[in-house]
Amino acid sequence: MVKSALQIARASYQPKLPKALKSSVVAREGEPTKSVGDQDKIRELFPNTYGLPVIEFVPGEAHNQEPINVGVILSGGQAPGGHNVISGLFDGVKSINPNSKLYGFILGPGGLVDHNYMELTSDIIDEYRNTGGFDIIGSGRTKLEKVEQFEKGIEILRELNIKALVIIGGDDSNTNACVLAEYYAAKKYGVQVIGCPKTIDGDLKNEQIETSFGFDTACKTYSELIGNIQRDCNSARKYWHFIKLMGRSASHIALECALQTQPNICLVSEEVEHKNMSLDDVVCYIADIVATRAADGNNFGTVLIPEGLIEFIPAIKKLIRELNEVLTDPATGESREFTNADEQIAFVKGNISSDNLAVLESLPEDVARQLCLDRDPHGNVQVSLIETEKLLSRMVANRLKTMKAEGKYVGKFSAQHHFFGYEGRCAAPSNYDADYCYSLGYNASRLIAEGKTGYMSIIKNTTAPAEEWIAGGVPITMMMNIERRNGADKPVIRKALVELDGAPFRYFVAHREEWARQTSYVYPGPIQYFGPTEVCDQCTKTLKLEQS
Ligand code: FBP
Repeated sequence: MVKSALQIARASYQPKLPKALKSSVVAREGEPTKSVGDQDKIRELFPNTYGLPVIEFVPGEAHNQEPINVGVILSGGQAPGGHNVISGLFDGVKSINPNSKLYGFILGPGGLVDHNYMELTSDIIDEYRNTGGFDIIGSGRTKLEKVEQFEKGIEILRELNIKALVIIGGDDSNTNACVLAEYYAAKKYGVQVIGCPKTIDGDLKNEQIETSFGFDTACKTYSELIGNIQRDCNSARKYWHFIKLMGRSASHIALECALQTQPNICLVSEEVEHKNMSLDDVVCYIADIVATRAADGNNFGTVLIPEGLIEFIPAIKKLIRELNEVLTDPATGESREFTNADEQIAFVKGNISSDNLAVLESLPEDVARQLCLDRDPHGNVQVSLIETEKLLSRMVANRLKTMKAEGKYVGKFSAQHHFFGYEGRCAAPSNYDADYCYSLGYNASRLIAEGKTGYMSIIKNTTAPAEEWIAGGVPITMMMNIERRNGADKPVIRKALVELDGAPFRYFVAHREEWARQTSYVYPGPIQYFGPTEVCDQCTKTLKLEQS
């Protein structure tokens, strides 16, 4: 296989580990924990994994040094650093005992159910150290949530003598990891389940988890591209660039990119919801800024749009909630089957309330169709398929025509559209993600050695140098509450949305008027892997502001 010069040089990068993980460790246990909400219900659903203590690893004589076979699964969307979680886990289990083995299940959770696996040997692992992507074993979005799947899983785990399974995924996948941990514990199957916090979306974070891996690299990649566009924009001075950024639900990616690049406009879905804005309100907000800049002679600019925006517009959110209910078959809890799209849309229109029907019919046809049709396996609307950037620029152009007729706008409006998502999900991990991920994987091996199950691997204090990072584990039940999903109440990990009273958003609000009126662009340039630490080893601005 031909490799790029960077790939060759990067292969020999030795990710940094927290000091605590460099020697033999023991678990220091804190107080029993509670779930973030619905405590009685969660305790009842997870009798074996509820209330466990938070763990911190400290130097000490390790308990288990026996060889152990471990399985690993990559679940959901790709995020930079997944290969380093696996290489950290591999090095960790081998350091416990060189006869330990690591098996990878192919193409996500489906690999466990279908008994599709491979042993990950050092030759294979070495090919993937510090690289982006999930291609070492592939990923998938199969939901692990049914007893039959758990039972199929235990067959292969027994056959391979696997005693612990590490599931690398986002909030939904870690929720399912917890359900699996509980099931195997209740059945006394002797298989531990450990989760690792992955998602570029940055919405799997809380008091215990500082950030999900991949967020850092993905945001830096998008910010490089936005910076390049802004330089072009400020050179040609003739286009407004509408840039949609991935992040299915929360706006963390858009906000972080705004902090890095200082665009003229950045929409934050959580604020749109909080202010009860309609689609028209959002359009007027953008059009007013376009007009103000035009009055200063600046017929150009940049608008960052979070992928999930549509879902946060209150009227549309209400509509989606009802769509999710009517599209679920109450008898099975599964999505209803239709022979074609037209049949599905007709069923929707005949079964939703008149309020929601009015909202649906007020939307451009392509958006309305998308909302009624595809769901991902977790029942989420596939917002990445809705072209919000084009929808908004079309509506802004119309609004500007009206404003022109009213004498409120003098200028030219010409738009370009971009959607950045897949461009960043498999980027070579930044030093931050390379180190963080390797530490998460290595740390998972220590949770396994301590016999823990139903825990997520956590690394904290990551704004400090890696030496000072704190390693440990958090019971997954601690992050759970009950939410309505697919027409049913389910225990799930609470998603972290952008907090409007949090430091990153407050910083943005304090600067956005200046960034809108003036041209204050910042050009971050590409991720640097070698060079001065202030260039190479910085975490996200979001994390810095949150921790400061
Ligand atoms: P995860 O939550 O699984 O990490 O995936 C995140 C994400 O990248 C979202 O930002 C995006 O909406 C979605 O995946 C796209 O999914 P797909 O890869 O299936 O197109």
